[in-house]
Amino acid sequence: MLPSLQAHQDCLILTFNRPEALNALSFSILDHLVKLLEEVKKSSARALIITGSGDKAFCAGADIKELLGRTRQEQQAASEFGQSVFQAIENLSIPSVALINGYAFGGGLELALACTFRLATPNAKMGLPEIKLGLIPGYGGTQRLSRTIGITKANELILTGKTIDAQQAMAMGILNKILESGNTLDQAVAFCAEFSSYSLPVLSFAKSAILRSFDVGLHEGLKVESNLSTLAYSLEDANEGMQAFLDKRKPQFKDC
Ligand code: CO8
Repeated sequence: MLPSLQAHQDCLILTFNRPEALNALSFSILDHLVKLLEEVKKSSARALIITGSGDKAFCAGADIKELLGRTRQEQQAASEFGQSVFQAIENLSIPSVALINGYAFGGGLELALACTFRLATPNAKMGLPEIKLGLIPGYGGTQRLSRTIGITKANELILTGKTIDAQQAMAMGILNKILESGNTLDQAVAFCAEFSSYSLPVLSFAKSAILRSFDVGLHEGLKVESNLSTLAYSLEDANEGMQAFLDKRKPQFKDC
């Protein structure tokens, strides 16, 4: 079954619904993700949580059955398409959270790396095992893993294809948090509550400025920051936030 989208409090929950194949990412699932992301953009949600159905897997990666016997052109197009879908997740104006509830391998971990935050259940296991299939990651893993945890550990994970558990992933800086067992969706929603009452446009400026730091040198990055922090300053919400501090009250942000 294709992934689904459901509202839960202030959040939207995108769930992969293919537990019999450990939520492996078929091309039709990637196509459907594009439509769901359009719905996310139109919604008033303050965060997107992505997770997998069942208790075994977040997502076991690209559907290996679909990968065999394709032309170079088909493979290149598929890689670029998958990258564009994950980039659309990364570039959402609202923060995204990967709730890694079990296996996250290959494209599954690449998807999680495109999210703003990564939470994992204690039984989560993850890695980029493409090298064992005679492949390398093709949905952004080589670029985002090294940016996330540094080249030393990225080389180790990608060149050995080894599996790591939640504790190791936390120590490497892949994860923001390891959740307690049980009620993991509620815990993910509670995690989102740590930022979701802030001004949405200001959250998106912060997210954009941080992302741009990967693309540009320090000089240009500082200019990006200066422009976006001035844009934030020009919103009513900045006025409200600073005034509320001086009035010793809780700010009432209006996303404008
Ligand atoms: N694709 C298709 N089917 C899968 C996948 C997958 N990635 N992973 C698991 N499945 C299926 C199995 O075939 C099995 O189906 P069936 O019951 O019909 O035989 C079912 O899910 C259950 O899997 P297992 O019996 O293997 O479950 P285990 O608990 O024993 O093992 C593992 C779980 C360790 C996760 C194991 O299934 C595994 O190693 N899966 C493959 C993980 C992997 O290598 N992922 C990387 C894929 S390649 C990739 O993501 C590249 C992305 C970039 C592509 C760019 C070009 C398009």
